[in-house]
Amino acid sequence: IVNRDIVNLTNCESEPIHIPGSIQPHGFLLGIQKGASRIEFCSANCADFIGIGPDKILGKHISDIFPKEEASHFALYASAEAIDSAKPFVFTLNGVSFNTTVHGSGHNVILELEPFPDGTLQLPNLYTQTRNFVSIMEKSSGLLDLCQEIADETRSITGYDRVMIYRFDEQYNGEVIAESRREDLVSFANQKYPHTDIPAQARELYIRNPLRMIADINYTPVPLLTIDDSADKSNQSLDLSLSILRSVSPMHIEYLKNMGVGATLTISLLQNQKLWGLIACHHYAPKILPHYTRLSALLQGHFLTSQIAVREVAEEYNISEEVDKALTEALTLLHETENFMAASHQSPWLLKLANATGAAIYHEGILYTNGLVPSDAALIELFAFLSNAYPNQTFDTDNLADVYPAAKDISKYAAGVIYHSMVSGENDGILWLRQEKIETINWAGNPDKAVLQSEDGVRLSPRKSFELWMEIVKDKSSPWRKSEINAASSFSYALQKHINYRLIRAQEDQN
Ligand code: BLA
Repeated sequence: IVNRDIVNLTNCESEPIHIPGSIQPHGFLLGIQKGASRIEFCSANCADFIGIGPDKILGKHISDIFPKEEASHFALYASAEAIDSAKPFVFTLNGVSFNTTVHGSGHNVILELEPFPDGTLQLPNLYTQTRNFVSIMEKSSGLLDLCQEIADETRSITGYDRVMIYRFDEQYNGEVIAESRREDLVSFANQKYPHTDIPAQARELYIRNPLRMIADINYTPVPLLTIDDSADKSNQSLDLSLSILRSVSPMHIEYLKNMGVGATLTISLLQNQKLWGLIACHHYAPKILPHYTRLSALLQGHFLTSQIAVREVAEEYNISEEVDKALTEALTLLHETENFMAASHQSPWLLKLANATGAAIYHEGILYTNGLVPSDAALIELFAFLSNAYPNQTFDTDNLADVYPAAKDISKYAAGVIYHSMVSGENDGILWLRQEKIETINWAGNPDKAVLQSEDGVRLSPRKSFELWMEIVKDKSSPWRKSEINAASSFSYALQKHINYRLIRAQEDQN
């Protein structure tokens, strides 16, 4: 029996965290060959729990080691075609009870046995929990409100010192959008963390396995042992993706040490098979959460997940209703007024249909403006640029300066634009503008220094400082919503039709 070293790594994304070859020491693990009930893998700490060492376990049949009833239980699991990983059982040996979770991994069935931290099995009151959630759901007005309630509830169920709801952006940077914490702790609320803090393969794993626990970040990993420790059968060949005892990446342990955390529990929040966020719990001392309390915490995650889309859609729906109303008003005015250009450009509905702060129409050399707009000269120049860059097209951005550097001088009025070209005169078009929205991002440490690099560029370790690092984002507007972009399209289309119609009439008059 050979112990293997813990994985040594030089790069975050390539660390194979699902096959660490070791577990955390608050329980022990057995890997049984599917169908044959021969024990192929065990963790080196078996004797600590059941007084029988690996040399007497590996290669044996479970009935050689465990009392008849337990052995037949295990055998049943080992032979099951589909293993229900959510169906644990309690197993008692020499008066000590173990919670046993079972799942399949390749050719093996993995049994993970954990003694109950307080000695006995305590089932949570799921009825009370569910009833609480229903009342939370009814009284919370928006998604953020709901997240706050879930953070409070999860902390009261689990007893962690800090519970955060952490939401990812498109780049997988994350922000703490709700927090429940012990009163004496400093708040992490609204802090942002770079995507490098949770590498891609870890996020992939957290989609498949929605809950993980680090019981004590100062633990010594317990190696997995195998019968036959050859190249194709090593302790690292056992895939621990779905395991609860899986030993955690040493990189991440270092990160948590740098943060001063003692134990964690993390629950994935998914939307459309993607990671939307996490419920991240910190404790400042070691903490083992028993299986059934973990399930309670997981239930809070499911509760929240079930509401994310509903709340997001509801918030979006309210906005799109207002946008629709404004579009209808703007179109009515367009249809009912002879001098539709003059009427449109002064109409408050023109702005409201896209929630714009300004708008401008350039038609046959005349500029019509509405709301907050830059100088006529700057606008005419912008129309010329856009009709050149996007002829017969539409274009929208929340960062005009990105494609048009001169926008930096007018970002007070035009940091974001929706543009539609019009086929009447040269450079004709319509524009909706949005003011700059200066945003302060409170990074927990400089994101550019999230990883300490060595001189030859190799990634060495996670950053040591989480000191607030403020980034000021300029020249950007709040992003345009789909409903706003669509309403602008509808209006532009109608306006173009009016212009065409007038042209045709003018030609008829001439003939
Ligand atoms: C994993 N990083 C994680 C996890 C979290 C974070 C939540 C999931 C594991 C867990 O349950 O703790 C990050 N934790 C945070 C953040 C907060 C928090 C942002 O509480 C904010 C409050 N990490 C780095 C660097 C590397 C790295 C530089 O910062 C690599 C060089 C690696 N993080 C890393 C790895 C994992 C991880 C490999 C996976 C750990 C595992 O599951 O084995």
